[in-house]
Amino acid sequence: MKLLDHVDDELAALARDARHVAVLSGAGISAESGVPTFREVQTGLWEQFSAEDLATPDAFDDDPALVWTWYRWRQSLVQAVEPNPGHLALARWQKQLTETGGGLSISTQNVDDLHERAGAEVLAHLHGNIAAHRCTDCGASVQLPAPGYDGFEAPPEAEGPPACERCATGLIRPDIVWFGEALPMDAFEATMAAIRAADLVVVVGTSGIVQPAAGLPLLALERGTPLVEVNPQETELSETMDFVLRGPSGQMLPTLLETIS
Ligand code: BJW
Repeated sequence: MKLLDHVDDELAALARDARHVAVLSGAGISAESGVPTFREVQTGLWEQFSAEDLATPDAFDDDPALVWTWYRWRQSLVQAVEPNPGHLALARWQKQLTETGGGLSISTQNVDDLHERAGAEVLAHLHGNIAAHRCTDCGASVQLPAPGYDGFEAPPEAEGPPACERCATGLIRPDIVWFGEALPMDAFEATMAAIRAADLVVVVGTSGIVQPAAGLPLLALERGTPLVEVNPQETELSETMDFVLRGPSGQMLPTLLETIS
């Protein structure tokens, strides 16, 4: 593993020569937009809860209003922020490769839409989409008006999720993947195919703790495809990487793009 604090000639050459790039992103890529990462201590009213304890079916069963309000607050936060230079650099790289007959796929564990708002096409949202909703019982998709953003330190008062108007027995929940739930098979399979077809795999802003997403980069090892990590901290995946760019993606990804454009 080559640990770097800047893009060196070897990494620049690797990125320049790559025609098919698979990017796997996690919460860290949205951190510089102002979306807290999953394993950071929460702020404001949510300080007393850990994100990991709220993102479970049991938490929703036990206290639907608490979990529902947390997600509506996070949804409003995501809507209020903008893509950062890391998202924009990936969108630019994707455009450049597509225009020259190659491609760059983005598979994200994030439930936000900041890659899309930066102009990128996303192959897979492995953990769903915070703006989509469905019934806990009948599974019907439900469109809801976006919540208003009430300020980072002042999430709205806890209020319960609406009942499903179709089956009248279920509650409406965010269409995301909680612990113990299966990932969408199409998204997972599309990501596996993209990694197997790639000549470079870039892993950005994930701690590499949550399975099965954290195992995906290991598919690159089957074919000896180079792996690059972009993260300011060491992660569970760092040792597996060929290159580690140790720094924030909002700085490292634009620099990488500049060196290859
Ligand atoms: C920056 C930065 C900057 C900061 N620039 N970087 C072994 C095998 C399979 C499963 C398991 C297993 N062991 C345990 C499990 C179960 C479990 C699991 O993995 N638990 C772990 C805690 C151990 N997995 C599951 O339950 C999964 N389902 C499953 O396995 O189903 C089996 C099944 C099959 C068939 C039928 C039924 C069941 C589901 C996992 C779902 C995860 N869901 C969440 C919530 C989504 C909705 C929401 O957002 O609320 O997804 S949890 C949370 O973690 C969220 C994230 O997407 C996910 C990953 O987090 P991520 O992105 O890595 O964020 P962080 O915060 O951990 O890290 C941020 C990183 O950014 C850090 O490294 C920073 O340094 C870095 N950073 N600033 C770049 N500027």
